[in-house]
Parts: sequence; structure tokens; C-alpha cells
Amino acid sequence: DLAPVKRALLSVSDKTGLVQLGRALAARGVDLVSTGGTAAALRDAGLAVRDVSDLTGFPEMMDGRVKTLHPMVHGGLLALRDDAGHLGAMQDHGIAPIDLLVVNLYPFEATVARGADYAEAVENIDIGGPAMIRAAAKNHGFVSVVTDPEDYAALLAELDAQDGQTTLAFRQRLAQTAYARTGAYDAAVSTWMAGAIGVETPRRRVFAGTLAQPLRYGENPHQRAAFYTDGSDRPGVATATQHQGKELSYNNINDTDAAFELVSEFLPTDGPACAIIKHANPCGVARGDTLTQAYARAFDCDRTSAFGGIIALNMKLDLATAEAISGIFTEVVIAPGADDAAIAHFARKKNLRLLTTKGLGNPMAPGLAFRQVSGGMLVQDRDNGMILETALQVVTKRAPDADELADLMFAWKVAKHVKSNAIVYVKDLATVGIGAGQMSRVDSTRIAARKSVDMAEVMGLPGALTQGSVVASDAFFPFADGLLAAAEAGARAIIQPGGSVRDAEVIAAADAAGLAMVFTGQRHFRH
Ligand code: 93A
Repeated sequence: DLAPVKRALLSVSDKTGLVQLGRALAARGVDLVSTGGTAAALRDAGLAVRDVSDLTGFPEMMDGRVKTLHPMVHGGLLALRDDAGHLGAMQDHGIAPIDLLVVNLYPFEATVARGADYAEAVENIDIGGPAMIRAAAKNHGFVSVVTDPEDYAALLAELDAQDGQTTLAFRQRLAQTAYARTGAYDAAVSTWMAGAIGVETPRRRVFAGTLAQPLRYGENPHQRAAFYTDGSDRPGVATATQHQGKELSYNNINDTDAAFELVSEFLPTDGPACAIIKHANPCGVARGDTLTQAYARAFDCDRTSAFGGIIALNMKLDLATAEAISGIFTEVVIAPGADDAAIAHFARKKNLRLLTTKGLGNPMAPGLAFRQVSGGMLVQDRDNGMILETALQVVTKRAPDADELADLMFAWKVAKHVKSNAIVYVKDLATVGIGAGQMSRVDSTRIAARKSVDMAEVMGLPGALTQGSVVASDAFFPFADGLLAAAEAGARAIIQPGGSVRDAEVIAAADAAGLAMVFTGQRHFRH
């Protein structure tokens, strides 16, 4: 099952580690063949390398579109070394075997990501590279194919361990990686193209990811799991730096994402904000004059649930806030940066994971969201809807005052991140009651209010925290009962999409209770 490596073809756009690899291969007696730029880089380093054009007898032509697409290359990659007919064909046509292929592709994804125009994107679709990769991977019985500079070290280690050869198991792993790479590459091309030509529902869609981290288990210990990234550099849990603590779990990653997406709704230019998440739902969100105060106010919404929570901040973590957070057990803290003193403080807390991101997320960024169902996949735009204060429609006799309006907007942003049916009570830019994931809206309204009574008791305050609050509902109230339950809990103003057949009834009930109510015209279901 061993295959000797006598001749290698190298053709790489990303020249990282190329010279070291070329040198190491040459030192092991491997002949090098390369395409133009790769050959030049190797030659510059003083290595002997043969040009592909010398091998094929054709110059690289058509702006490089045709350089390796030739039987001298593909015959050398595809020939079965133990088949008399294949060996005869090689002999007849003077084709020499290629035992190792090192290719990385034109940087299509990066080209598109930096906003290249259509023509430039098209020119960066690599054809010859994937053709060679697929050929070499098919012939993994004899050929090794490396598609990522990160695998160079493993290749050299294998050659050393196997006396200049590779084992079948090693080549199989390389081939599997290679096909994933060409698959991901075409996925990126087709996804880009759907957007570029404006096809909203392409008949076929492919998705690809790169393993970021195998996970110990999934949502539950009997479920296997892994974390894959999609290659975008959007700030968030996938691209964050973890400073300390054990590996994130599946649930940690999911909750950290929810926390960071939510806190990203709150611009740092408007002041500090903090979100605490449990089971993908917020259990407290608040602004404050300082980050420490924002945390304390978020914590006060539901001190019980906040235990073991995940905290997201919209500003650089400072020492005082780190110290405040250390008051109870917290799983993860994610923020767009952290002071050295804060990092040092957390370093002593082994069970806490600190993640820092490069900036906040953009709630209005376009993108797709996927959900698997039995036998298929649901695809939709991510919920990047955002309502401006000026777009609100006042539907009651009483209009909200300025303070109520600020709280209504705050509540609406939080409600977008609460599982439906979502009800969010807010007072002075802090949540004071959150009802999530109930099958009936009136239940969410009552649960949030009841929790706020419990919390007032914990804090030794009379009554409920919802007294004098405002309420957001992620979708319309189908009946007046939910609205009346909110009024009973002490709410004075309501924000909701509107659009129920019973809107008139609901508005009349609001007027009768002296409430101010605004319609957004936009719904934020989240399941
Ligand atoms: O334009 S191509 O699709 N046509 C080819 O025949 C071909 N062969 C290799 N691009 C082709 N390549 C790609 O060129 C490789 O995948 C690699 O990314 C790049 C290396 O070019 P150079 O060695 O000139 O830097």
C-alpha cells in the first residue's frame, strides 16, 4: 500500500510555506515540476524546477486559463501504476508518473469577499487546479494530493516515517480533504453566482464548511458534534479569540452566538450594553452609564437564571466589569476586546471562557439562515430587519412619551432575539421581565410578569419590576387578553407589529386601559 514519491507537481496561488516544502522535497530526492509563478518562486530560492510548459510542450496560454490541462499532466496523475494497459499508454506517449500533487486554488472566496466585480470574480474561478486535484484524489491508490499549506508538515513527516513513500491510509485522508476543498470551492462559486445574477431560489444549492473544532458532544452527550466555519470574517463566535478556559461546547457556541448577535443591536456610541443568555434566550439585557452598571442591571432582570449564563458586552471589557461578573458562575464572556487587567483577572477563573472579537456584528448585514428539516433544508434571509423610530405608527389615543419611546425601541430589539412567542418588559433601558418560547402569547406575557414578581421579592422590593414598564411583543396580539395581562402587570406602553384581524379590539382595550401603543409593521418570529 506504499507509494514512492519521485516526482511532484506544485501549482499554488498561496505561496505560504512553498519554498520550505520545495526544499524539503528536493532534499528527499523528489523532482519538482511547477506552473509559472510557482516555478519562479522556487527558482528564486535556488531550487531546480521543471516548467509544466516544458512537460506539456505547450506554453501557458489564454492568460493562464490553459496551463496544466494536458494529457502529460493528467495522464501522469491518473495512470494506474499496476495496470499493464495504463503503463503501456504512458510508455507510448512518454508520460511520466506524477506521485505528489501540491495545489491550492485561485483565491476565489477572498476575491469575492473584497468586493471584486463580476469579471474579476469569473477570472478567479480556477479550472485547471480543481481538475488536477480531483484527478490525483481519484488516483489516491498511488498519488498523494495536498491542498492546504497546513498539511505540508504532515506530508513531510509521512515521507520521513515511510522511507520516502506514503501509506494508503494517509493518501485516503488527503483525498477526502481534497474533494471537500473542490466541493467547497464550487459551492462558493455557485453561491456567489446566485447573488451576482439575482437568483433568489436557485434550483440547486450547496453549502460548505471547514472544521473549526471537533466537539466532545452535541446538545446532549449521546450526540456527536463538530463546529464548522463558513469562511466569512464576520465578527462573532466563529472568528473570536478565546483567551482562556476549556473548549467551548456545542451549547456554549450556540448561546454565545445568540448573546453576541443580541448585544450587537446596541451601538457602543449610544453607551454600554450587556446581554445575558441562557438556553439561547436572553434572561437579562440592559444599558447602563458604565459597562459594570449595564451588567448589574441585566443581572437584576433574572438573577436566578443568570447563574451559569453567557454574557455579551458591546464594549471592551474592563477590570471593574470583570470583577462584577466574577460574583457568580458564568460560562462565557464575549466582548469586542478586553483590557489587560480584565484578562489577567479572568485568567484565575479556570471555568470561565473569555472571547474577544474584532468589533461588533452588524444586525443589518445580509446573509442566509438555514434550518434542517427531515428530508431537506429551509433557507431564508437572516432576520436583518430593523425598524426606525420614525417608522412607528401610533395607534392609541395616547402617544408614548420620549422615555417610553426609548424603552419601546430597546424592548423591540430584545424581542427580536427571544424565541417566540416573545414578550419583553423594559424599564429605563433594562429588561424587567422576559417571556420566551410559549405556545400562547398570553402565557408568555404572564410568565414574564410572574418572574418579575419573584425577582422583586429576591431583591426585597415591593410589587413587581414590571410596574411602569413598556412591553414588546414579537408578533401581534391575536386577542386583547395578552395586552390586558401586560396592563395588569403594570405596563404603560406597547410595541408590536399589528396586523391582527382583531386590531381594533386590541387598540380599544389599550385605550380603555390608558396605554400608549405603537405598531412596527414588522414581525420578529424566532424559533
Ligand atoms: O486558469 S486555470 O484554471 N488553468 C489551468 O490550467 C491551471 N493549472 C493550474 N488555473 C490553473 N492552475 C492554478 O494556477 C492552480 O490551481 C494555482 O492556484 C495557480 C498557480 O499558478 P502560478 O504557479 O502561476 O502561480
